[in-house]
Amino acid sequence: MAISNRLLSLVLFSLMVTCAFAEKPRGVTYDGRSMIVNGERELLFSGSIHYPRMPPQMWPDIIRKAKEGGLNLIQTYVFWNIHEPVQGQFNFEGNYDVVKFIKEIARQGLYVTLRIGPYIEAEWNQGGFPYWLREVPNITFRSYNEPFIYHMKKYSEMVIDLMKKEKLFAPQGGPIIMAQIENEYNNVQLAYRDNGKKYVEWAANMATSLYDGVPWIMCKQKDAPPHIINTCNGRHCADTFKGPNGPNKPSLWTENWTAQYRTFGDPPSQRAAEDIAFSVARFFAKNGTLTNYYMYYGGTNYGRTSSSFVTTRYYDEAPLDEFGLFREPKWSHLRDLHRALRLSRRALLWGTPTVQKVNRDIEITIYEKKGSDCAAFLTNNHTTNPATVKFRGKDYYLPEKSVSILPDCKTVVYNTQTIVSQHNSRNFVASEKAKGLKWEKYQEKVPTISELSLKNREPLELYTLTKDTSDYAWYSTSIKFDRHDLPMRPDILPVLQIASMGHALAAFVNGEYIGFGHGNNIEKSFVFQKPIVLKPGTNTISILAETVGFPNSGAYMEKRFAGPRAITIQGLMAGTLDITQNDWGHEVGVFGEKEQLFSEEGAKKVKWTPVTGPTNGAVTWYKTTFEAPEGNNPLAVKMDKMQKGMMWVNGNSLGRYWSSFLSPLGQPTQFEYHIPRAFLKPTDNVLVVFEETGGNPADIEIQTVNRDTICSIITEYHPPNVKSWERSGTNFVAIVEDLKTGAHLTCPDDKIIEKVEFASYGNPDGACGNLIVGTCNSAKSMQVAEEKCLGKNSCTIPIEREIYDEPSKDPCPDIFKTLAVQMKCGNKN
Ligand SMILES: *[C@@H]1O[C@H](CO)[C@@H](O)[C@H](O)[C@H]1NC(C)=O
Ligand SMILES: *[C@@H]1O[C@H](CO)[C@@H](O)[C@H](O)[C@H]1NC(C)=O
Ligand SMILES: *[C@@H]1O[C@H](CO)[C@@H](O)[C@H](O)[C@H]1NC(C)=O
Ligand SMILES: CC(=O)N[C@H]1CO[C@H](CO)[C@@H](O)[C@@H]1O
Repeated sequence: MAISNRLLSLVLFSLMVTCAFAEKPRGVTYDGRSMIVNGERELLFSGSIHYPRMPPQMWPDIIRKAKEGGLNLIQTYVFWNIHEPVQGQFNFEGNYDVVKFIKEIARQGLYVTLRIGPYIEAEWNQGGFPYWLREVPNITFRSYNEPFIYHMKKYSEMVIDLMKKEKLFAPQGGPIIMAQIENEYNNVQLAYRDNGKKYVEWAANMATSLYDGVPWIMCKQKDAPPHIINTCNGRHCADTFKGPNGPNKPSLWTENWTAQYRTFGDPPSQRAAEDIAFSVARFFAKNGTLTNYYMYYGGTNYGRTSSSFVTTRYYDEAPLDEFGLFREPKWSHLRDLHRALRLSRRALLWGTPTVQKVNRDIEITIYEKKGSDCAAFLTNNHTTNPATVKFRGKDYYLPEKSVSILPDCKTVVYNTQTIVSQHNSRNFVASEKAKGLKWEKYQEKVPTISELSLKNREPLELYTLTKDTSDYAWYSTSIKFDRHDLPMRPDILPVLQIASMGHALAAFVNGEYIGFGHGNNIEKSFVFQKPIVLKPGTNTISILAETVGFPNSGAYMEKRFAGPRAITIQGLMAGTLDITQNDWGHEVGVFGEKEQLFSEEGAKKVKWTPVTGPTNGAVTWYKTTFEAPEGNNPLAVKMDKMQKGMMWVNGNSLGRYWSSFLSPLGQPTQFEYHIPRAFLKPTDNVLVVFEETGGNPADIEIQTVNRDTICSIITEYHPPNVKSWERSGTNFVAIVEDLKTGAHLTCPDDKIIEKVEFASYGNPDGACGNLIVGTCNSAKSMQVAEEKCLGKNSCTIPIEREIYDEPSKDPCPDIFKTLAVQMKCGNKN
């Protein structure tokens, strides 16, 4: 017995991948099957987590949750523009401390893929390139030319040297097992013709010449040089990826989009856990040995870090939501998938695959090592019809569009379409301690041309003007009209027209706000038109021109432009007046930004007036103080009644908000914004808002965020709840909790179930937060759920028919029964 116990713990050890980092050097190589770390083949479950997209206080918790979700690898970019904002001046402080982030990952025992880019896309300002790179004479980004390759090499060398110095590469005892150069270059390569091809080869050789102790990858690079692994990015790499471009390269998936990032104006986006699980299971069934979730935790684009029009919240639909809370069932369903694949590890990594096509939709893949391990994937690719498939003498039920995983070629431990884990939904609750905010305001003065020192005949190009030091620049001109120039009828107004190359603008005539215009992520340019009131004598036209992040993709990124371009006044007595070349004054930034009104010191520089009653001014600053909200839940600020601007708490930027840009569904794309607890003090926290166009701060609300609404939705058909596995010879024996246990529910933290909000045994429908009773419902549903769960931290609700209705009284005996419950968790008092 002692021997088999030891065997069991060995198996468990290797299954759990508790790779304790004793800082021992690890060689990293690969072959056609997988990555080989320290001589061992590895299945790698990876997630993208970006250090600058959260305060460092959040790193340990997010990495821990990724590890609990079954990940053994974290992938991050290195963000050039935050590390070298000014040429030769480096910043690795706070949430930019990439070394500390990597060491935290190592401390928790996970590996790292370092994507140094330096071009990273990532919905990040200018794809990670610092602004100054644009001003290097004669530079063409991402192509073979001296200025670019000089700077790319210099930066890459700096990053690699830093990692080497800190001993972060696996052969040095660190966690980095892979590095990436460039990023999705195939998307733009053709635009650079011969210099594109030359650049790929140069980049590959440059990378390996800097460090060749770990494998280098290039994603979306089907012609990657022989010493570089090309990898797949996308939603369905099992179907779309033609495989690596060499027999000795493993099949790796570096970006598996867990949803779709949002730009302002977009409707919500979802990607179901079942769909992600299906794609990943298929990829592993087809020789894949590494998958990476892009993103596993998206976080927040604080400050001005996002690329054009990208929302401040990033990949909130990932397994960990923007607030770091488990998005269920996505997080658990993927954790269960990783467990099922890991149980199949030996067969997958050392067995030989055979594929049996049963019919057009059904496929059986077996990985078998003669005489020892065997694992199987049963795939039903039909989108609507379930099927029953015969495999080695047994019948297996396969729901529509699903893969079942059998780590011993006998027992289904996982089906991608069948969610057994708990669901939850998110609640935003007004904070008690931080309510009744009292606001003060300060209105910016709209400048006239005489107050703006930088003069030019026509409006200057906006990117070159701001050099990305601010989203804003003022443009102003003045025009004299005689009474006879203006329309005689008072009901006919002249029209101001501004053709802009992007991204947005607010226009003012004689100091009065007249309107706002903007483009969108796809079409950045737009034409602003608005009737205006002009007076005889001198009139001032002022424009607050805005960028909303620099573009991050496409070829020739250094040749993009923005700002007002052609300006006319139409409907004058003499027709249209072109004022483009009327002499313009310019100034970068707004006054409050330069004086840092959002900081403690800066706020003292102006006189704030209390807001009493409704207010609605353009270019207006608002300030309030609040106490740290009760409890430990994450926090948000609700901005739905404001329009567009920026927010700060205690001087820390919360990013851009934009509630006035409605999606086709008539809703702002984002109206709650994350306030990290790390930004707060117990009392006297200062919230400052800069509103560009109007809006009433009275409706701004500080909220606590929870996922205390938990649900379970399971059907009679579901794989068993496997507690653990024992190995008996060549077989696995499942230790199941109880084949008929039913729905398991657990409250987050130490909370208890205080209310059963919904329970139906029959054919209920809907999603967690919005469940509805179907045509079949047992009258005892609520009673059973309450008896089992009220007052408990976790509970199990049985799904056996007998518990609900005597067979003779079952109102709908012929359907597959579903049990759906929704509970509310709360603190025990
Ligand atoms: C840039 O290119 C132009 C034209 O090829 C050349 O005349 C000029 O010297 C170059 N400038 C620098 C700084 O290399
Ligand atoms: C998987 O690998 C096996 C053995 O190397 C090969 O025969 C097979 O074609 C591969 N399958 C796919 C889908 O690439
Ligand atoms: C599975 O079905 C999808 C359409 O739903 C199709 O695009 C794909 O090629 C199919 N895959 C296989 C292996 O038949
Ligand atoms: C569809 C999608 O989400 N694509 C994104 C995948 O991830 C990269 C980040 O490197 C983005 O740039 C893509 O837009």
